[in-house]
Amino acid sequence: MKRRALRIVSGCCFGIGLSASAYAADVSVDINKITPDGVGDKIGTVVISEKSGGGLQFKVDLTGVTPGEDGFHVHATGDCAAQTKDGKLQAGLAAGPHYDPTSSKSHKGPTGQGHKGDLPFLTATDKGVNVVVSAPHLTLADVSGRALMIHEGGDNYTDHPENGGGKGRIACGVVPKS
Ligand SMILES: [Cu+2]
Repeated sequence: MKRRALRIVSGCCFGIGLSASAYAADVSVDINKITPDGVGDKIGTVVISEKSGGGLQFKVDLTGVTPGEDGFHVHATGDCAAQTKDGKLQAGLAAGPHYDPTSSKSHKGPTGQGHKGDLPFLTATDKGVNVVVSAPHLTLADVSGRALMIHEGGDNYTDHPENGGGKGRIACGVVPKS
Protein backbone atom coordinates (compact mmCIF):
# COMPACT_ATOMS: atom_id res chain seq x y z
CA MET A 1 0.00 0.00 0.00
CA LYS A 2 2.74 2.39 1.01
CA ARG A 3 4.84 1.56 -2.05
CA ARG A 4 1.97 2.25 -4.44
CA ALA A 5 1.35 5.65 -2.91
CA LEU A 6 4.99 6.55 -3.34
CA ARG A 7 4.95 5.55 -6.97
CA ILE A 8 1.93 7.74 -7.68
CA VAL A 9 3.65 10.70 -6.07
CA SER A 10 6.85 10.28 -8.10
CA GLY A 11 4.83 9.81 -11.30
CA CYS A 12 3.01 13.06 -10.69
CA CYS A 13 6.08 15.16 -10.01
CA PHE A 14 8.19 13.83 -12.84
CA GLY A 15 5.39 14.76 -15.27
CA ILE A 16 5.09 18.30 -13.96
CA GLY A 17 8.86 18.78 -14.18
CA LEU A 18 8.86 17.76 -17.82
CA SER A 19 6.01 20.00 -18.86
CA ALA A 20 7.56 22.98 -17.10
CA SER A 21 10.93 22.68 -18.81
CA ALA A 22 11.06 20.82 -22.13
CA TYR A 23 7.55 21.62 -23.35
CA ALA A 24 6.99 25.10 -21.96
CA ALA A 25 6.60 26.66 -25.41
CA ASP A 26 4.25 24.05 -26.90
CA VAL A 27 1.15 25.42 -28.58
CA SER A 28 -1.91 23.18 -28.84
CA VAL A 29 -4.27 23.80 -31.75
CA ASP A 30 -7.79 22.35 -31.84
CA ILE A 31 -8.62 20.95 -35.28
CA ASN A 32 -12.22 20.98 -36.47
CA LYS A 33 -13.98 19.42 -39.43
CA ILE A 34 -14.94 22.09 -41.99
CA THR A 35 -17.60 22.06 -44.71
CA PRO A 36 -19.28 24.67 -46.94
CA ASP A 37 -21.67 25.16 -43.97
CA GLY A 38 -18.78 26.34 -41.78
CA VAL A 39 -16.77 24.96 -38.86
CA GLY A 40 -17.98 21.61 -37.49
CA ASP A 41 -16.97 19.21 -34.73
CA LYS A 42 -13.50 18.98 -33.21
CA ILE A 43 -11.63 15.96 -34.62
CA GLY A 44 -8.33 16.30 -32.77
CA THR A 45 -5.33 18.46 -32.04
CA VAL A 46 -1.97 19.52 -33.44
CA VAL A 47 0.68 20.32 -30.85
CA ILE A 48 3.38 22.63 -32.22
CA SER A 49 6.81 22.92 -30.64
CA GLU A 50 10.02 24.65 -31.58
CA LYS A 51 12.89 22.26 -32.31
CA SER A 52 16.24 22.91 -30.63
CA GLY A 53 18.11 23.03 -33.97
CA GLY A 54 15.52 25.35 -35.54
CA GLY A 55 12.20 24.76 -37.25
CA LEU A 56 8.91 23.49 -35.89
CA GLN A 57 7.55 20.10 -35.01
CA PHE A 58 3.84 19.29 -35.42
CA LYS A 59 2.39 16.40 -33.42
CA VAL A 60 -0.81 15.58 -35.28
CA ASP A 61 -3.54 13.53 -33.62
CA LEU A 62 -6.81 13.31 -35.57
CA THR A 63 -9.75 10.96 -36.01
CA GLY A 64 -12.52 10.92 -38.61
CA VAL A 65 -10.21 11.57 -41.59
CA THR A 66 -10.55 9.36 -44.68
CA PRO A 67 -7.58 6.94 -44.94
CA GLY A 68 -4.92 8.05 -47.41
CA GLU A 69 -2.69 11.08 -47.96
CA ASP A 70 -3.83 14.54 -46.97
CA GLY A 71 -2.14 17.85 -47.74
CA PHE A 72 -1.16 19.91 -44.68
CA HIS A 73 -0.23 23.61 -44.75
CA VAL A 74 -0.11 26.83 -42.79
CA HIS A 75 -2.59 29.22 -44.42
CA ALA A 76 -2.21 32.97 -44.08
CA THR A 77 -5.37 33.94 -42.18
CA GLY A 78 -6.47 32.55 -38.82
CA ASP A 79 -10.08 31.95 -39.86
CA CYS A 80 -11.53 28.52 -40.72
CA ALA A 81 -14.92 29.81 -41.92
CA ALA A 82 -16.44 29.03 -45.31
CA GLN A 83 -16.42 31.76 -47.93
CA THR A 84 -18.09 32.29 -51.28
CA LYS A 85 -16.09 31.80 -54.48
CA ASP A 86 -17.65 31.76 -57.95
CA GLY A 87 -21.06 32.07 -56.32
CA LYS A 88 -20.58 28.95 -54.18
CA LEU A 89 -19.71 28.54 -50.49
CA GLN A 90 -16.41 26.68 -50.07
CA ALA A 91 -15.06 25.07 -46.88
CA GLY A 92 -12.30 26.95 -45.07
CA LEU A 93 -11.78 29.56 -47.78
CA ALA A 94 -11.57 32.40 -45.23
CA ALA A 95 -8.11 31.04 -44.27
CA GLY A 96 -6.76 32.47 -47.52
CA PRO A 97 -3.78 31.06 -49.45
CA HIS A 98 -0.70 29.23 -48.19
CA TYR A 99 1.43 31.36 -45.86
CA ASP A 100 3.94 32.98 -48.23
CA PRO A 101 5.70 35.96 -46.58
CA THR A 102 8.32 36.23 -49.34
CA SER A 103 5.64 36.22 -52.11
CA SER A 104 7.35 33.25 -53.75
CA LYS A 105 3.98 32.28 -55.26
CA SER A 106 5.36 28.78 -55.55
CA HIS A 107 4.50 25.51 -53.83
CA LYS A 108 7.65 23.51 -53.11
CA GLY A 109 6.92 21.50 -49.99
CA PRO A 110 8.36 21.70 -46.47
CA THR A 111 12.06 21.82 -47.40
CA GLY A 112 11.80 23.97 -50.56
CA GLN A 113 12.16 27.74 -50.97
CA GLY A 114 8.51 28.35 -51.91
CA HIS A 115 5.55 29.02 -49.57
CA LYS A 116 6.90 29.08 -46.05
CA GLY A 117 3.65 27.43 -44.92
CA ASP A 118 4.14 24.22 -46.92
CA LEU A 119 4.21 21.27 -44.49
CA PRO A 120 4.75 17.53 -45.00
CA PHE A 121 1.58 15.75 -46.11
CA LEU A 122 -0.14 13.53 -43.56
CA THR A 123 -0.97 9.87 -44.01
CA ALA A 124 -4.23 8.74 -42.41
CA THR A 125 -5.00 5.12 -41.55
CA ASP A 126 -8.46 3.78 -40.68
CA LYS A 127 -7.72 4.96 -37.12
CA GLY A 128 -6.97 8.51 -38.23
CA VAL A 129 -3.70 10.42 -38.18
CA ASN A 130 -1.12 10.06 -35.43
CA VAL A 131 2.21 11.38 -36.68
CA VAL A 132 4.91 13.92 -35.95
CA VAL A 133 6.10 16.02 -38.89
CA SER A 134 8.66 18.82 -39.10
CA ALA A 135 9.09 22.05 -41.04
CA PRO A 136 12.66 23.38 -40.90
CA HIS A 137 11.94 26.97 -42.03
CA LEU A 138 9.17 27.93 -39.63
CA THR A 139 9.16 29.59 -36.20
CA LEU A 140 6.33 29.88 -33.66
CA ALA A 141 6.08 33.58 -34.54
CA ASP A 142 5.38 32.63 -38.19
CA VAL A 143 2.42 30.42 -37.33
CA SER A 144 0.99 32.48 -34.48
CA GLY A 145 -2.61 33.51 -35.27
CA ARG A 146 -2.66 31.65 -38.61
CA ALA A 147 -4.61 28.59 -39.78
CA LEU A 148 -3.49 24.96 -39.99
CA MET A 149 -5.31 23.41 -42.96
CA ILE A 150 -5.80 19.80 -43.99
CA HIS A 151 -6.78 19.01 -47.57
CA GLU A 152 -8.34 15.92 -49.02
CA GLY A 153 -5.85 14.12 -51.30
CA GLY A 154 -2.06 14.24 -51.17
CA ASP A 155 0.56 16.85 -51.98
CA ASN A 156 3.35 16.41 -54.57
CA TYR A 157 5.22 19.56 -53.37
CA THR A 158 5.13 21.20 -56.83
CA ASP A 159 3.04 23.77 -58.72
CA HIS A 160 1.81 21.10 -61.16
CA PRO A 161 -1.02 20.75 -60.42
CA GLU A 162 -1.38 23.99 -58.48
CA ASN A 163 -0.59 23.79 -54.72
CA GLY A 164 0.63 20.20 -54.96
CA GLY A 165 -2.62 18.82 -56.29
CA GLY A 166 -4.49 18.93 -52.99
CA LYS A 167 -8.26 18.98 -53.21
CA GLY A 168 -10.87 20.48 -50.91
CA ARG A 169 -10.20 21.83 -47.44
CA ILE A 170 -11.55 19.26 -44.93
CA ALA A 171 -10.20 20.23 -41.50
CA CYS A 172 -8.77 23.37 -39.96
CA GLY A 173 -7.58 24.98 -36.74
CA VAL A 174 -6.45 28.44 -35.71
CA VAL A 175 -3.07 28.69 -33.93
CA PRO A 176 -3.54 30.72 -30.73
CA LYS A 177 -1.58 33.98 -30.80
CA SER A 178 1.63 33.71 -28.80
CU1 LIG B 1 -3.46 24.28 -47.96
